[in-house]
Amino acid sequence: MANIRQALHLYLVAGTQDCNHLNGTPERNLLGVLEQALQHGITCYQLREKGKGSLHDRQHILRLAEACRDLCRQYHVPFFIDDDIQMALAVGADGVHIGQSDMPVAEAAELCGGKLMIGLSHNTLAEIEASRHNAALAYCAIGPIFATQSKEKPNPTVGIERIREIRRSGFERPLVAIGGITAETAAEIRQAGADGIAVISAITRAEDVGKAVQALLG
Ligand code: TZP
Ligand code: MG
Repeated sequence: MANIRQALHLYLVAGTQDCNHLNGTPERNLLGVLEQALQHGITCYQLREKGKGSLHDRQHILRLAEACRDLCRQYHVPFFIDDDIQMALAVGADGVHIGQSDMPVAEAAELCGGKLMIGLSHNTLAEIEASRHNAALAYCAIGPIFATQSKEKPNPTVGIERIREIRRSGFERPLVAIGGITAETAAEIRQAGADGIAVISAITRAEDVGKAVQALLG
């Protein structure tokens, strides 16, 4: 993968809780979805084991993270872990994704010691403004663009217009949009100025993961 901007083109975010409609064990379900998604061309993956129905045993999640890392490496796709810097370092992930309320970016950067890329979630223009010159960030995520079922207590939706607003403000950093995005809205979101889209349910809950990935690739 040449650079992070290209890697944001189609970013799958998923944990076992997002695949609980399938019939196997939680890890087989997730790894099966991830492998199909990689085969069909996702460009980045984040393990986000969080919320109702997620795994809680750290060793179990660590083994799962190692399996995700191996699959992503096989397909030369960057592998991020949500929130957990220690785990990301332990498994040799490519990066970590954090939220506004997790910890200051400077503190995360210190813990990462230059070994992990850092992605940060944003909801408001003020938050984007604060990240504009932060060289510690590999990318910024903006959302939720639309209503989402995949996150507990989501922030207010911001709509596609927020992406245009961000680009009009002169913000040129790598930007990925997230929240309720489907194949129907993917093109407009990229046209609005996002480098790419991050999705959970549009891939994990698809009847045919391969076809869903193809449609989302645009
Ligand atoms: N952050 C903002 S919205 C969201 C996260 C993790 C969930 C996106 O899931 P979906 O199913 O693509 O709406
Ligand atoms: Mg977080």
